[in-house]
Amino acid sequence: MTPHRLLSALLLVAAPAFAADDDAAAICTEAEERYAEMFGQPSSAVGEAEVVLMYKYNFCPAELTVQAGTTVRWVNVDKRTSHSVLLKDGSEPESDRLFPEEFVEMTFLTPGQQNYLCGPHWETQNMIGMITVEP
Ligand SMILES: [Cu+2]
Repeated sequence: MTPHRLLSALLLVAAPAFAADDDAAAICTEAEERYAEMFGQPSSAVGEAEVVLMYKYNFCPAELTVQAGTTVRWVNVDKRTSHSVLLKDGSEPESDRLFPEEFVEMTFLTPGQQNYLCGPHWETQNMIGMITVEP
């Protein structure tokens, strides 16, 4: 097992436990409130994409299941911190650093699991997420 593969395996194990954490749930509730303040509507009102919020070193939700062909929009609702989105399979280049109120979108065509991370914070803050694409 190469070091990179080992790291991937470790992240796969860590992600579900982190998502179930009560702190993460509280952070995600706050993130949604931030979104509503910023954009004047709930994130669920976005019809053309599934929204993942980036807040306090968490992706909200950390795990998301979508149908193939779905566009996912990552929105930074932090106050000062910038984040990025990097798919671990390398099929897309890392996004630009997203500053508060900025977003990036990616469309998922291929069924399977896509682990991703925030370039600046995955290692120190465990800022990682997963998209499951269903056929
Ligand atoms: Cu980050």
